[in-house]
Amino acid sequence: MPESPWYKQAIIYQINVISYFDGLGTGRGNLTGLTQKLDYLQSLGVDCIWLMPITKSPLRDGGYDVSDMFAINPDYGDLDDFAVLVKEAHNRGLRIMVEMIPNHTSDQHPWFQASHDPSHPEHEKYRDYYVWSVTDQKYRDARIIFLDFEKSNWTFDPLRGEYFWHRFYHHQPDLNYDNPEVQKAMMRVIQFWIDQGADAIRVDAPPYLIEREGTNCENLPETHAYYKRLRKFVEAYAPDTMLLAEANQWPEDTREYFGDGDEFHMNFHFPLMPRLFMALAKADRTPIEQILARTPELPENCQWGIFLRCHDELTLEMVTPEERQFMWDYYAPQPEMRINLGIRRRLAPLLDNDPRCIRLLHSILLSFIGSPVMYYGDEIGMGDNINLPDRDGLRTSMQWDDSPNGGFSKADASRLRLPVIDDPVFGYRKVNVAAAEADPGSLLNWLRNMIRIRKQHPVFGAGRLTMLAPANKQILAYLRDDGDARVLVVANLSAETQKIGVKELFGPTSRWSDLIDGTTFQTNQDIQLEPYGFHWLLPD
Ligand code: OTU
Repeated sequence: MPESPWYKQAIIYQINVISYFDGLGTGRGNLTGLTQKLDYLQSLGVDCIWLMPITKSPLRDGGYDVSDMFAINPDYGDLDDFAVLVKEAHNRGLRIMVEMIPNHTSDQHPWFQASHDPSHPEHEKYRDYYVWSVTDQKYRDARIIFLDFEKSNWTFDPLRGEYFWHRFYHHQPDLNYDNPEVQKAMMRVIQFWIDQGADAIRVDAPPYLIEREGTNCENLPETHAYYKRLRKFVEAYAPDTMLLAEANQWPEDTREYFGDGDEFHMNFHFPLMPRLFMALAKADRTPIEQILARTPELPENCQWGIFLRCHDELTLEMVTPEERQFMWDYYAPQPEMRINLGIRRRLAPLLDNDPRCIRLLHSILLSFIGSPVMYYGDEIGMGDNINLPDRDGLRTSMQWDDSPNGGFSKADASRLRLPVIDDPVFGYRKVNVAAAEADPGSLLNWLRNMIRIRKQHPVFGAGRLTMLAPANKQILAYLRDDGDARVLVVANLSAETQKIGVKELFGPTSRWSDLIDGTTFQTNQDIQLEPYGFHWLLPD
């Protein structure tokens, strides 16, 4: 086995900086605070820290509405603080991933200010930086993504007297990639963040750069051509930098984002995610099997990013209408739990806080194809607050201990941006890092161990995955194999004990031992699977 690139063996941990740790007593999380928590992250065993947008922003979309791509939101600190974070992370062998949001800016961005205002001194220079039109009837085949909030992808701008195009909120005008100046400007953004020390870039909402009449304006060839140029630049400038696309698309369309290994290094596997939850809800592996059958091989050096939850809604865009309804009925019975085409809940509450299900899904996350991406707080089983607007309910402060504000901030509670979770089940008095660290049986300590085991076996990161087909559909079974090592994963998706013979799964092979607890199984012996239980089996 040739040594695989770092991101194939990486575990990525996603952080909302504003909610992670306030090291300054301001009531908002900041880079200084995050730097103080690097030891914690190192002890968890993750390799790469993904920071949600830290650039200047009016924060009407969690920072995905950027008003200055070259400056850090003053609440979070400044570029010097970022340099300290990078240095301290690198000292601990941790990498830093930042965001690039190529599709749009905030309407507060100076480019838009100049573009929409004919009396602005720089209007001429910036007039074509955004997608303007005298009618709102163009590109009618493009869907509306934030459909709980927006009626149209066009909004009228009274100053300019024209409509501007936006795939997301109306305060997030889309940049015009038919303008070569925009293309160049965004290259400079990526260069800038590489210069600041970023090891990886998550590229937000990549499918929507270019619009063409008569298409759905997603995944267009011109859009891919731009990403290939971007990659070429990165390859020449800082070849170790990993580019992760967030293309929320069907596997066939997603495949294009990898190109011939000359576009993105990684892309999230969006369609897999809801199917993990579906398979669990139905106690039937079929949804996972079906999506895997549709999942194409990737070029060498490319990798899927897989995840259970993230900062957005659990999106149900990549399922059929019937599957969506099933998921809503099962996982989001109350209307407040739904948003757009998804579910705005965190992992633990979604799974009724059942530790068996939480561990089962994590065991799949850590052993399935691709590199796992974990969402901050899920490692301690944090809850959500569906009374908060938009997706804020699942972006609340990290719960560090049982002191006021969950140890997140020393500021007065009234200065916090979002209230800390304080309910009897998920509240910070009960669910917090300090308590989890002290409890040998906690989810956190269990995960640390699972991550450690995964990292001892590179086959999980770089090996092939073959689905096995035991007659019992309640059992999910797959083989990871890299030519050197083989690991057989078996998982029980149901609430009943199941039995399965190794022979049925894999034919006559001597003896298997469980990587997790050391139990051994003879070929002729049945493997007992507890409700929601699983084994990672290594042939002896
Ligand atoms: C991304 O979202 C971000 O993750 C969101 O937090 C932002 O609000 C949004 O972009 C705008 O910047 O476009 O291709 O379907 O997957 O909103 C994926 C839910 C995106 C997300 C979708 C996503």
